[in-house]
Order: sequence, then C-alpha cells, then structure tokens
Amino acid sequence: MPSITVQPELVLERILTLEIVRVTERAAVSAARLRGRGLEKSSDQAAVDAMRRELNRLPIDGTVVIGEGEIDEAPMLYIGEKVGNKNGPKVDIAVDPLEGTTLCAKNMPGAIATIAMADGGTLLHAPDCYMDKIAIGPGYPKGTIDLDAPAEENIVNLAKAKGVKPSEITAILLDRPRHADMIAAIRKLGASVSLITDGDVAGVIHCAEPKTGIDIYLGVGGAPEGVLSAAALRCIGGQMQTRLVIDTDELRARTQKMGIKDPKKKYEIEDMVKGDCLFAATGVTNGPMLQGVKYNRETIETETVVMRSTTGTVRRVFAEHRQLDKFYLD
Ligand code: VTB
Repeated sequence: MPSITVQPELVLERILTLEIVRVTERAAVSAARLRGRGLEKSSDQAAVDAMRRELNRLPIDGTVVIGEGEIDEAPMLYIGEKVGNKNGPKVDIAVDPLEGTTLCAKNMPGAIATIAMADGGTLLHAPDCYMDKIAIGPGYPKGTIDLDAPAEENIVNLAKAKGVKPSEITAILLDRPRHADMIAAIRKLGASVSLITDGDVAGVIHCAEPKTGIDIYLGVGGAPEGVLSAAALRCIGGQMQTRLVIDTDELRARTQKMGIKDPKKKYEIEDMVKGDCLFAATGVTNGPMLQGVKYNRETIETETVVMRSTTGTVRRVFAEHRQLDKFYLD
C-alpha cells in the first residue's frame, strides 16, 4: 500500500480516530477467544499482544503513559514504552487492553478493550494505584459535584440541578467493602445504588449515557481507569474530579518519580487530559455500553465506540471481520 502523507495536525485530529478502532477491535477479539475460561492472565496477555501489534503499525511516535504497569512488572505496554512506527506526531497513549479481566474470565457483562490518545505530554502519568473519583454527565452547572463533599451532599446538589428528588437519583459504585458506608448513606437518602463488580471506565461513562439511567459515579477505583474515563468525558461532556490514593512510602516515591509534585492534588478532567483527545472501546463481553465479540462461521463481529473531543463526535462502529485466519495470525 502506498504510504499516506498528511499534515501532522490532521493525523491525530481525524485519521487516527478510525485507526484506533482497529487497535481495540484486535485486542477485544483476542481476549474474547478466552472468554469464560477462567483464564484472567492469558486473556489479558492476548489483548496486550494484539493491542501492541496494532499500535506499532500506526503512524505515531507514541509513549504509553497509562499501561500494564512499570517496566519491571510488565514486559509489554509498560509505562514509558514507545509504540508506533515513529512516522507521525508525538502522542501520549493510555491503554487498558482488557478492562475487566475477571468479567472476561467469567464471561460476565461489561469487559472492554480500551484506549485513549492525546498530544504528547497532555495525559496524566498516573501510577497503578487507587483513585478517589466522582463523575456526572453533561448539562449541569460547574461545581454541581465536589469530591471533598459527602456523597449525600453531592446527590442532593445533583438532584437539585436535575430538577428531581434525591430519591430519583441513581449512583454507580464498585461493589467493594471499602464502599459500605457510602452505599449505606446513599440508600438512607432514598437514592438508588447500582453496583458493578469491575469495569469502572464504563461505570463513569454510563453517567453521560442517559439510556443507562445512571446519574453519578462515586467511590474508589483504579487510577489508570480514572484517566481513561476522564478522556471519554472530555469527548462527550460531563464533570469529574479525582485524587490519587497515595497511602504508602513506596507509592509516594513512585508517584514522585513519575513527575507528580503534589500527590494530594484534586484533579479536574482538564488536569488529567490537558488537551484534545481520542477515546475508543470495543466490547469483549456483552454489556450495557457495547455488544461483545460475536463469532460466526465466516465472520467475527465487533462493536466499538470511538470519540473525538475536538468535535464531540461519537461513532459506533459495527465491524464484520473476514479473512479469519489472517485475523488471528498477523
Ligand atoms: C476498577 C475496575 C477494574 O479494578 O478500577 C477496580 O474498573 C479497582 O480495583 O476493572 P479493585 O478491584 O482492587 O477494587 C478492576 O476491577 C480491575 O481489577
């Protein structure tokens, strides 16, 4: 194929939007082959391999800033790894090749392959630690939520802004013992709690998808997932505030090494994703956001959502893949 010459600023803006679909599609198909086998590590590895292979074909000079871990613990897609064929713009890349490894291993709803991409130096380099998060969808006045206020206060303020009673609000949280008090307080207000076992990138995005009926995300999840979901909200609108949970000396040192000066900083979306970005996710298992990979006799079907913050356009790409041998081999 002849190589395409384009102005560098157009590459990230438009062409890569469709290119990154291929990246998450491949990761999802590779992981989905092991769906329901109880093989968390192998399905994650399959997604990582496929994603890395596809990323290295892209005309980018990319750096993984959110990945599978530090170089000593992750041989591939580690934080700092260079990806792409270097024939293009400098970009930061955040990946979670298989968000919801347990969901995939148990063939439960909501496993996805996901990526965000932005100009070099504009994505938060977050360590693989916990992050306190709060998020709502678009259309509310700035300041409707505050990470430092109690959950009840946030729900009351959100209800006011939405013009409904607090009992008409639905909050989504990871089902973890650490959230027991928060869940009890939300229920005491009469509001509804929707619990997820994993997959809080989609959990945050649900706040911006009216059909889900979810109004607010609350609680502590992974920091890498936090940056990925911030990228999605930067594209489709919404508010989000976060703070890293730095609770050991080892983590403090690691955070400093990653260039984070103030470990207690309260991040807004614009601090986590400082400029325009792209976000994509392909369903691995069926879920409320995306249909999972479907294997037919002669085709493989995937569904991907891809977003671009410059315009806020959201595309859903339903793909039918043929040449299945090639699909698996290359
Ligand atoms: C979340 C969720 C992930 O980790 O970030 C969660 O989105 C947070 O960590 O799918 P804990 O599981 O330790 O609570 C995952 O569940 C992946 O492990």
